[in-house]
Amino acid sequence: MRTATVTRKTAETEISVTIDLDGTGRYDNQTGVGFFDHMLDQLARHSLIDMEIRAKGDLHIDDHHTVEDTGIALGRALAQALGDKTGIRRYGSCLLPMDDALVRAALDLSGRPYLVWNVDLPTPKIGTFDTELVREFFTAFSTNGGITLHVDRLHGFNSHHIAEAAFKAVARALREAVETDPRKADAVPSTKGAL
Ligand SMILES: [Mn+2]
Repeated sequence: MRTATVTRKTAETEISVTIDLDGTGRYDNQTGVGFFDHMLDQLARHSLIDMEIRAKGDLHIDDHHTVEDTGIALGRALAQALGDKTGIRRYGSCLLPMDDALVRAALDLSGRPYLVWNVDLPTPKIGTFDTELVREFFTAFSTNGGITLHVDRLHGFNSHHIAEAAFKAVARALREAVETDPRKADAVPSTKGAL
């Protein structure tokens, strides 16, 4: 079973994440940050990774610690669920339109964290959500998941659409990368023999 549960408690947040890579995209995400829950739901729904997330953070300060620490816990859960990565496709990419927004995501489950982020969000807020936290989330997620992740905004002027397209594009790319390759299901996809 490619599943994992990760819990993480600090003075700032208490997070629990449960995922199933071979799920159907079921989600139940409650972080106390409405827009972020909406994005996490997209991530689950379009990656087909089942996801249950609970976060209790210091929202009286702002949403930063909660969003970042959820990214850390989710990244760790992904790495744990992937195990030694036998049989995975490893790479995934997606070009995803959402109305005015067009976002490209390409990723490698390489074990080498690297984020290239070219996603300008034109407004500082989406509702009450600080748009700069989208990048914070993907930094934490790629670092702790061992993911090389490139995300580029090619078009778009509406911050909600651009952010949502970014989450959906990463989700679609993840779906491809974590899937088992039936032509090589018994081997780790690297000439080094390990990832
Ligand atoms: Mn939306």
